[in-house]
Amino acid sequence: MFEPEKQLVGEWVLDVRPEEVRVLVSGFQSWSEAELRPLTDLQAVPMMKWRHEQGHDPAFLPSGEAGVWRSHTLLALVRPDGSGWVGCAVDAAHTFTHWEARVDGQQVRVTCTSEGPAVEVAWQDTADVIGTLETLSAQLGRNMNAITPTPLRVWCSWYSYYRDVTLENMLDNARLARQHSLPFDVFQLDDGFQADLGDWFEPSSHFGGHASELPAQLDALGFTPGIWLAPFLASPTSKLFRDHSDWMLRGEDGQPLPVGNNWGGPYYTLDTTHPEVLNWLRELSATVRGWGYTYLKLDFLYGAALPGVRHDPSIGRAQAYRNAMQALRDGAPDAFILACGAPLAGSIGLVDAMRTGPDVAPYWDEESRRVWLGDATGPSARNALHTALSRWYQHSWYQPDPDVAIVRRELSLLNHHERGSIAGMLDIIGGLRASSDPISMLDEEGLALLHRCLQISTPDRPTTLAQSFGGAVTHFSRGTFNLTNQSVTNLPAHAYLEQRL
Ligand code: 9PG
Repeated sequence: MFEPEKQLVGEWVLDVRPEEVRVLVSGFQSWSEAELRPLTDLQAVPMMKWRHEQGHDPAFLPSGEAGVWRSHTLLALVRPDGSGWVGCAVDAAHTFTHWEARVDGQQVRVTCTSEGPAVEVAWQDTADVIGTLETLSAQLGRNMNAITPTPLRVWCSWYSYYRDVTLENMLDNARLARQHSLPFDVFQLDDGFQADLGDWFEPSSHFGGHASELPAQLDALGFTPGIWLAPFLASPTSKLFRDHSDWMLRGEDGQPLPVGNNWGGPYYTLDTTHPEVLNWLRELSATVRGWGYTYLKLDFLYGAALPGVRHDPSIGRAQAYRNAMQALRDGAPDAFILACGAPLAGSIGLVDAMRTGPDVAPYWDEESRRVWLGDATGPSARNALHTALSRWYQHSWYQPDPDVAIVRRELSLLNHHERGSIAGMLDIIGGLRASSDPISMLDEEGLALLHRCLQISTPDRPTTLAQSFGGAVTHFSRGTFNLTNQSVTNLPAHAYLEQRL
């Protein structure tokens, strides 16, 4: 693999017994894990190499070792009394900051390295890790002119229609939402409307129309039209790839670099240091904005930040990503941008909202993939809760999107406690609210839970990082989650209790 250049920013040796310490880490992008774990535990890394690109930063992967924990942008170490250490980048626009905490005999060694122009980092010894982490992350948000608008309530087509979505599905749900007075602000069309990955302007054969026909009809029903794009990706079968194979990020062999596997095969990503690519991106967001979409869910954004051989090698990966996001923003200056599958801190100031965890799914866990293959970046309610809750402090970077509520009982394996935990997470995170349930599937109980999930709240704060029910932040001032598979005190497995424990 092409190895980017890195510099040492700082190194600290902490006089603390490693067995006493818990570590809070955050992965590179939306779907990478964030965890709160004993430092002596093992940080899992996916066994499948192709998942390194799709779920992590291949140039700074989770360690795969016991007692070695890697984190992007920030890192916290916590003692049993809540004191400890916090490290955090002060700027992430041009530089990636990498942290590693390592058990070193009876001490702990912390190393900070960076990729990109030299930046400072904050490193603090503190009596209150929660407070210091919130202060430093808010400082990073301010330094990068974070955009933190009031939360939106979004209906999105993905989690029930998936790629089979049709124009009629969208309109049926929008009409029903009106009839039931469901307080959605946005109706967002997801993946499935387009002819191919990269060929956004031609419809898929099953969609039953063209995406440009939808906005006027959604407007008439009183909803803001939203659309999904994976603006940097191109499938090998697309017209985009055929016409512009020279626009793709390359490997050292000079060939377009496959950057993941979804949609039934490999795909490529645009090299955003190419001026023609930036023009294409500007035109892409301007075109969908011209169709009437003012809410853009921009997905698989990690592609522009992957290591590889670029047209302009003087532009680093953080900057290449940033320039690409700026081009999309310039094409639709007044649009609300939700980033997904995106480098987190590197997006601050350019996006309105950010997915802060893996996809929610209509089941709790996919244990074989998570435990045996070391990959917790895949869709599941458990993975989404773990990661989004362990990134609670990111509300000062953008409007956090912990992904959709699932309240339906058909087409879902989630039980009552699990549905309640997702609802609890939405309340605690206090960010974007979304649902994908076909509204015709909801009975009175489902509609009541959906109404609750759409109630805007302010972000809550953890009460402790020294204790948790599962390897994530679970104890908040408004309630407690049990993410383990056993009941604890008066909390059943996978449940949320709206009270402090
Ligand atoms: C559309 C979906 C939805 C969803 C997004 C994203 O790593 N993966 O293989 C992976 C594939 C799909 C995925 C996330 C991860 O889902 O998060 O909301 O828009 O794309 O295809």
